[in-house]
Amino acid sequence: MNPDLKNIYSCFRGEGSFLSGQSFGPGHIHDTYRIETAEKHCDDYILQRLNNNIFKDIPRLQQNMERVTAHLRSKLSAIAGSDVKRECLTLIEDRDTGRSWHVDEHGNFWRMFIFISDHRSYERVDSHHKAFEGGKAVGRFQALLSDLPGDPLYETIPDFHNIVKRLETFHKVISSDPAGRVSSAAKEIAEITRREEEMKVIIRLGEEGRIPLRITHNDTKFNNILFDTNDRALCIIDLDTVMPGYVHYDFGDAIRTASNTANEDSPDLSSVSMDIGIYEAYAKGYLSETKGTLNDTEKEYLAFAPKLLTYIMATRFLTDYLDGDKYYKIKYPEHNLQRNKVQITLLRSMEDQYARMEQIIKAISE
Ligand code: ADP
Ligand code: GN1
Ligand code: MG
Repeated sequence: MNPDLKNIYSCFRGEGSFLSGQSFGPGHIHDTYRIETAEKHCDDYILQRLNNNIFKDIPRLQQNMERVTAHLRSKLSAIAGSDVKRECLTLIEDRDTGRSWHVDEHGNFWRMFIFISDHRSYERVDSHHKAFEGGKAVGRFQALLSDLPGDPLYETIPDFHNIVKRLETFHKVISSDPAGRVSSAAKEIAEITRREEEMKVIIRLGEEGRIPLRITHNDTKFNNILFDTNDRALCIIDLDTVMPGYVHYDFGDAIRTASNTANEDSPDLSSVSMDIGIYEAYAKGYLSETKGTLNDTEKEYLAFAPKLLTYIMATRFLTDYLDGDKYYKIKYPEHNLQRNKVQITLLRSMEDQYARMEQIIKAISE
């Protein structure tokens, strides 16, 4: 059933009267709508029905979001020339409770943001300039949040990028085979299992205390960076997974999405590869903001990070396929399997170019 967007909108303290509400954007997790208001001088809004199957405690998730946006806002306000309303998400409060979320009569959780107007968002990156800008924006985001006061952020999805835990889940699903798909995916399963040991290195470095937990975004897919009409990075969105993490997660996921020459679910595997020029430009942007703060081990393993994140996503897509598509929104029955195949093809391309990837990081971080 389509939600009554006009009614939900009226439950928030938005300015302007409801004109229309449409599904919006390419997100895989929430149901996102753009609300247009009738008055020219009023903002439009993004209204989201939150996925509380994936995010188990929405009030705590929203408290993270409030802390993160308030901190970003205060840091940005102190920077001359910044346009805080466009460079940081603005949550709108529930009219009655003053909270940053609303619960409707069916028990659905909703939240609302000011719509960042005149933005651009990219699934694929076609210029070194955009890649550099994206890298810089993510580096800056980490730097701005490095002095967030108070307790550590709540872990909105525990062990989100913990590949040891992801592999445990993967093997459990293979054993129980709930959708009867295991036998037909033998080749894809083997691509995951043969790389298991190699992929545990970041978790091990963390356990050994060689890389620190920092505040990271953890979902730096390139379309979560909004650009302005001059293609300058404007705002990092999708803050649900901002929590303690290793910098490799943010660097790796951005490269996984930005440097892929095809879409994440491309039907044509021959078009999938890693564009090393995009990788280099992104790394230059990222390190221009973070070079002074990362330790030597963090820098040494940056080149490995895109392989890890591509592998994590390959594992998660395949797990969801074998589990009967319970997590990701899909458009056709083999969608998650195709997403897995794209990630494995991309991973192979990274493996082929790995020596060069390492050289590039070394040269930039010196
Ligand atoms: P998901 O977790 O489902 O990916 P996102 O929070 O990333 O959800 O939002 C989905 C899409 O909505 C984004 O990819 C972007 O296109 C758009 N979007 C989200 N927030 C805003 C905003 N404040 N202004 C403009 N567009 C937005
Ligand atoms: C999801 O929310 P969205 O669509 O930006 C997922 C990411 C994956 C991505 C793959 C909370 O990101 O971890 O990398 O899909 N987010 C969550 O496209 O699971
Ligand atoms: Mg998103």
